[in-house]
Amino acid sequence: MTELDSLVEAARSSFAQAQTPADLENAKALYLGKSGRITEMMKGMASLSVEEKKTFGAAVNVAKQGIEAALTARRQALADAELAVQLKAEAFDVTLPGRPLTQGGLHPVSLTLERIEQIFGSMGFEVAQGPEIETDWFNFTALNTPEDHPARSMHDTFYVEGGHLLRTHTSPMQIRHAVQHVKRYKAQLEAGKGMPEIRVIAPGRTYRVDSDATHSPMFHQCEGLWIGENVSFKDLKVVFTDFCRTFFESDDLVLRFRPSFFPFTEPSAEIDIQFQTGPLAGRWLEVAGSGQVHPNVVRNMGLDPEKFIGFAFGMGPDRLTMLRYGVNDLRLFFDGDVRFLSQFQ
Ligand code: 2NL
Repeated sequence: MTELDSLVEAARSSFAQAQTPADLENAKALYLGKSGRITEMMKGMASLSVEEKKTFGAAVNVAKQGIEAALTARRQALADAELAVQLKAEAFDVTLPGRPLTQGGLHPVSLTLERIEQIFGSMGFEVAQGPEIETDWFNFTALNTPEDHPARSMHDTFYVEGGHLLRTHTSPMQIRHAVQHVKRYKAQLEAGKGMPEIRVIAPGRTYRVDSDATHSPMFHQCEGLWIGENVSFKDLKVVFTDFCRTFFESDDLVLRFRPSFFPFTEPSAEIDIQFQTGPLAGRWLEVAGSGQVHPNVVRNMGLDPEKFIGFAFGMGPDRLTMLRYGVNDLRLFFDGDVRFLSQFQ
């Protein structure tokens, strides 16, 4: 065996001993590195004759190729071994049964809002949606609420930067809708030809500084507005009775309008309902506030209160949901507990 053959043999056996890629690269340096054995041999050839260079150079090259081949083979073997270990560690049982997909669904209050929109939609009401951050004008002033009204205090209302506030009811959206409607029919109104009636509901989130078993700082409201030249309290009674009977699926449900007060309506009435059958039968339950839109509010919509008359109501979809399903704590709706929520699917 020549000196070169034994060098190749030594390299092969030291590569074989390397158990990690780092070990292997260290072993490689001894033979092929800057001051490795092969490199040193090549440097030493400078002193040889041309003939000797030819034969010795060729032999060194063969040895070098042999070492490189051994290195490549060992590199591949180590990589294969590493991959095999990884595959074994990450192995999983493809025969295990799959995890079932759980079925999601709408929140009970969303179901109520959809129901309300569907019922009023069938009676010719549009659905208006808009900002939850409102101006003082749309939330209070336009609705005839006096400057010193307690609802305007920091104690009752969440104020945000820039003098804006989180709307305390969805009426501001109805003012916005009415103003748009009046603008749209401006030319027609000025020509004395009137306008189509305003019939709209405004469902959505509202906010007040209040928190206990029956009050949440965020709650839902749905207001309704109906303005025309010949609308009366009778129309409101018919529409609201029809709504309640459809919503609660109870044809013999009775309504009671009880005198009340709101700054934005005059006269005003609280609406109570009474079931004739079922677990709530016989009790009067308050479900909404209502009234004839105050002349100042009609004027703020851009209409002449001598010519246009309107009715409005406001109800709480959270409370309607509690009544419909027999839920006794409002906070259950906002805790996000799937064990509770999945019961409404
Ligand atoms: C309640 C009371 C009510 C209104 C809301 C209203 C809206 C406009 C003009 C006049 Cl744009 N009124 N909304 C009227 C009376 C009562 O809600 O207790 N809601 C839960």
